[in-house]
Amino acid sequence: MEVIDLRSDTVTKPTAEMRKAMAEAEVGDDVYGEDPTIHKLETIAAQIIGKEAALFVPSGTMGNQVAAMTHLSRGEEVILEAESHMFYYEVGGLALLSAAQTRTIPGKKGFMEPEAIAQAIRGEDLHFPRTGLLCLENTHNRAGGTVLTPAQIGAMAQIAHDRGVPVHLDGARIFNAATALGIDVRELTAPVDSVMFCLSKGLGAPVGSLLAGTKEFITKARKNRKVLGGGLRQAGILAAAGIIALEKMVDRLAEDHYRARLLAEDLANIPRLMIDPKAFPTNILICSVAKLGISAERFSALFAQHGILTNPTSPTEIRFVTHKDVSEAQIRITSNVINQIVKAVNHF
Ligand code: TLP
Repeated sequence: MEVIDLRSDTVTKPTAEMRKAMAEAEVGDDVYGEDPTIHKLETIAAQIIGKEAALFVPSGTMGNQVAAMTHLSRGEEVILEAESHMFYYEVGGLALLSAAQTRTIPGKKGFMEPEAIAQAIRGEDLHFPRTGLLCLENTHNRAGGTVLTPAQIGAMAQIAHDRGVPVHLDGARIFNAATALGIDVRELTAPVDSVMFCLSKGLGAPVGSLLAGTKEFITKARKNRKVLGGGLRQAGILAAAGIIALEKMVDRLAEDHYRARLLAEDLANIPRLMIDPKAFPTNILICSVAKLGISAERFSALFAQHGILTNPTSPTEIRFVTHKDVSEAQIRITSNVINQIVKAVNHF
């Protein structure tokens, strides 16, 4: 059976060009700083993202957690959007690894009102933890791949910076945001102190993310990566694919957005499914099945039987993620199958 995997863009497989580059990569021991391909990736990445230096990390989660460890001292408070990946999906890492307390602010499509951020930042009272970090997310995963503009990021960062609080950006899909806005990614990263972005999502590399910031920040982060067991040896094999991801795969992200839009429009035409195609500017869709009378989990299990894989994100919502390994024809198959299943559900 043909499988159409819309669970995540993390499922993308490396291209033939990536596999060839991996096989031929020059390597060395990166803990000794001797892997030339890692050096090349980190140099290119820093330049593209507009920061002084970058550090290769095995995963986005490690990149975010290393960033937090590097910015924070024990017992400080971190301000995050209430549905952010760092708060929701990183296994309590902020508490476990940084001994940090989290303070969440509900956002709209990932945007937190600057006034709410200002109120959440703590003053010098004896009883208060010091606010040590503000975290932003762009695109915002749980909001459905929504995009923060440079003005929005600038406004949030400004409030924090005015009060001496550094800002980290979880930019796992930052190139999707830049593509949707039609701007240079550096406009989105300029207002923040550190940024993490992933090579192994829409960009198709098999493994890896980068954490970028000042040289001084990255030197400290390198040590924190080592604490977590993230000091890698002949990692140039992975970096070789990452270089291709950055140089060749960014420009095609617009195709994923286009296909997401097609799917959203098809789903919007299916009775009792609820989705507003205009609400999802990138490659992630959230569709409500609240009116179907069955749970998101049960509904998605019905089309999984036809090889269409998705992730429910709440009892009434299903997430669809488009990526380079899902064709336009497969998008049409998906909406046809779902249409048939909705009709069948109506007869239950
Ligand atoms: N997100 C994954 C799951 O963990 C939910 C997905 O399938 O979307 N930041 C953001 C905004 C992310 O969406 C993810 C991955 C990460 C960080 C973590 O990256 P990895 O999976 O490389 O640790």
